[in-house]
Amino acid sequence: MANMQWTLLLLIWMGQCCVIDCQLYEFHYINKEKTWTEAQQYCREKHTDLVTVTNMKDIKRLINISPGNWRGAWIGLYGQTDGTRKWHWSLPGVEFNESEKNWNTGEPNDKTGWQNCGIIWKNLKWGDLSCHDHQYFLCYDDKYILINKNKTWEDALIYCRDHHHDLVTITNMDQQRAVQQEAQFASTDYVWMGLSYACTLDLWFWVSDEVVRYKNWALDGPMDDCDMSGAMETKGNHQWCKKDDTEKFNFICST
Ligand SMILES: *[C@@H]1O[C@H](CO)[C@@H](O)[C@H](O)[C@H]1NC(C)=O
Ligand SMILES: *[C@@H]1O[C@H](CO)[C@@H](O)[C@H](O)[C@H]1NC(C)=O
Ligand SMILES: [Ca+2]
Repeated sequence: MANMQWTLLLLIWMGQCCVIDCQLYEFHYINKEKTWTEAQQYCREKHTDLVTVTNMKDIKRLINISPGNWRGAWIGLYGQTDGTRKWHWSLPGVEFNESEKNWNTGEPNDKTGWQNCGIIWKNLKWGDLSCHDHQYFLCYDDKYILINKNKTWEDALIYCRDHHHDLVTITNMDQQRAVQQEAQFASTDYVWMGLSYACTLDLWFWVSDEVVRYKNWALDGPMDDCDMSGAMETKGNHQWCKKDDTEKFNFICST
């Protein structure tokens, strides 16, 4: 039992909450004691990465279903101390956002010398610890996958439905961010999303039937036109653009 790994799939309670929130990530609470770097390596091998904790809602849920032996766990937060201290997320391409920080009272404090690695405590607040400490840790699995093939919008939709789940739907900023993570590795300037325009109804819709509530359109796009679908920029601000759906781009499937 000592080495047993408690794998907590958030999907367990999928039936209890709305699909929008649930499909974002799968968390895994790993109760093996590792240094921060070892934990990062483990997560990257077996999952996607150490968790990025910008979504406290998800973490609160994790704690609600934890087996009771929950304690502090490494998250993907690390500091660099050449000159001034600056915090980063382990996941490449995710900027640390100062307005989302969630330090415990008095942290970060470098209490025992340099404390350059981030932990999340039972109260859901962050602390800094020496990266050489051995702690449990939190990994997560991505729910989105970039397909490096150039396809028209419709062929992309068919591909996703055949091989995965669907062309991706984005209904909030956290999902937008997670999809950006994938989009940046595309070989085309845009990636198709599951967003399309119903000409006769003059309506943009997600192929998953979600309502287009959260929006991230580029400002100077073309007028709505028949045969248009929605694509995300793979560089810059990752805004959404209206594209002729016969154009061929990489695309992102939900899994
Ligand atoms: C930082 O987070 C705040 C609050 O969630 C958000 O409004 C803002 O756009 C974020 N900034 C960046 C650069 O992502
Ligand atoms: C897809 O298109 C891009 C841009 O035109 C090109 O660089 C890339 O090699 C193409 N990928 C494939 C798999 O054909
Ligand atoms: Ca500390």
